[in-house]
Amino acid sequence: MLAIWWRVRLLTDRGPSGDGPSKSAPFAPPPILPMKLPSPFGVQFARLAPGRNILAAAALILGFPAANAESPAARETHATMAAAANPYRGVPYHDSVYAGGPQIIPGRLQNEYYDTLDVSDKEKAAGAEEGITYHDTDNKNSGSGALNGLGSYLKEFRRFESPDISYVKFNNPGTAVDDTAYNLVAPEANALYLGWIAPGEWVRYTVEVQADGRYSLTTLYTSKFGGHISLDCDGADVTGPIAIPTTFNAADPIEWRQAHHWNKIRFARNIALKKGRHVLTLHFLDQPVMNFDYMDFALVE
Ligand SMILES: [Ca+2]
Ligand SMILES: [Ca+2]
Repeated sequence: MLAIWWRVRLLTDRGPSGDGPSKSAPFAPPPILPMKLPSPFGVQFARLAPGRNILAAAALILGFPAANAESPAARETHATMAAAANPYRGVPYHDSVYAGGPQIIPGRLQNEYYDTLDVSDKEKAAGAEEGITYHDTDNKNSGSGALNGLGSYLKEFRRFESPDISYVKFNNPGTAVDDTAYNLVAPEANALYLGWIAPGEWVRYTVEVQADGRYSLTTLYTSKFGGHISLDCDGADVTGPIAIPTTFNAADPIEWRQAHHWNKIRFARNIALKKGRHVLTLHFLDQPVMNFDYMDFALVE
């Protein structure tokens, strides 16, 4: 976009008391381009005084980059303005048992404590948080209140919200679930976890990073097919795709239990984070049937 400020003056040698139109200063308000200017561009004076007349003209032309060609700094400014106009409304998860607050880095981020909105259960069940604190593909919790039934904090944890939650089951009557020889690393009994992952889903966590630095990331998880996750911090990717090794084991005769072979890995890539409060978004990129119990962030440099 272009902006032009212009001014034309007619000067005479007859002094300020001259009787012509001199000293008048036809002045145009700043036109903003794109617009049509008359061509040739002219200014008319009436009642010119006899004698020498001097026409003086000046124009100031300023160019601004078009919106689709803005600089990275301008983009950042506009993103900040957009964020200010539509601020993140998620808050750290909290309930009558768990006091909440931002999850602390360095430390253990519990995957089931993704952010929430302070709205009613009815609004949560209607998907009020969808697209804000999470993206889930089916608007129902397949674990809490469903597969896990009702009747306890563990069974009903966040049952009105769509990201799917379950807990580690030891000594399950009939068929072992999470305490089998197929585990590579033993989970903790009754640990809540985020599961039933589908590609494209994501969850958000408000975190408090206590120091600038690079952090290692270690997770306790299961993954039937392998796949990739990534993390962004305040909307900027900080990891790229991270490969999740599969925990599939053909020796397990029970198909559904392929989602219950626990493993713990530390990813090779460390993550640069700045001190302060941030919103991390955990993206599940390409494969279903993953469960995540927690993610440990440790300062390494
Ligand atoms: Ca779901
Ligand atoms: Ca957990």
